[in-house]
Amino acid sequence: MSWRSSGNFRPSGQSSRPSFGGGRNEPPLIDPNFLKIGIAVIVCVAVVGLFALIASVSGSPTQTADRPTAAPATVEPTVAPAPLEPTAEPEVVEPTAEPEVVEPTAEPEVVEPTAEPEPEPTPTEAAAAPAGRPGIPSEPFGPALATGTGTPIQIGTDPGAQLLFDVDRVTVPNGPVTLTFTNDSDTVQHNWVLIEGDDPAMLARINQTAQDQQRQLRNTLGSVPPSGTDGVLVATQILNMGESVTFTFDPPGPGTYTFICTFPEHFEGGMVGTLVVES
Ligand SMILES: [Cu+2]
Repeated sequence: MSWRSSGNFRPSGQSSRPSFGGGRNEPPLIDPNFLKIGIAVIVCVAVVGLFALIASVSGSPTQTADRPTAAPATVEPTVAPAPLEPTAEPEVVEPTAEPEVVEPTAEPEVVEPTAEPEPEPTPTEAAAAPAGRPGIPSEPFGPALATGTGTPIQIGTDPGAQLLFDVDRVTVPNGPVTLTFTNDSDTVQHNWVLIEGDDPAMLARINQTAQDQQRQLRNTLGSVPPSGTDGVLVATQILNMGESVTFTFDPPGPGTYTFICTFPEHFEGGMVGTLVVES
């Protein structure tokens, strides 16, 4: 009869089953060629994208490399001026050393010894023990210092900055002498040191001893020959401008004596005088 009875075909009910292959005579739902083309397109797009990515990555460093080359050139000049300024500043720091030279700090200390001698008018006690800091006397001292009163004499200094006593030579009778020594200068400090004889070598040695003392004490008020210095008969403390000190001493006997100022560089500057004790 018809092809339906041949048995080569399944009933129509079975053809409703889902099947991608379809029947032998049915066309596939998706064309295999279409799938191949789609996959090829995707692969191509991926490959192109990959190349594009590689190109962008390899290209950016090249541009970056060019930029940094120019960048340092701009940075260097900017940094260069900066180090120059700090280099100049340290040189200006040198003035810091000047404040150290400002020794006026020692001057205020001079005021203290000035006040001490006033409440202690007794020359005897002052002679026994030079008060104040060690090595810095506040009263006359020395083996020739004596009590009581003797022949009164007065010795002053140049009223200005000249390194001179106001007398070069003083003559006294044999016996105790009461000396009033005044620093008449309005600018420099002075003292008065009586030395046995007039040997230039001894004068220089005693003056040097005072300078050594001053350096050791780091104080110009210590610029006096230490107590017990050979050849020194009597010495006063360093007097400030306008200060005066009165004391009595007893020279060993008739002869020639020399008095000097032992403040730094004053003896060398000519601050020397002669005391003659008559027989
Ligand atoms: Cu002097």
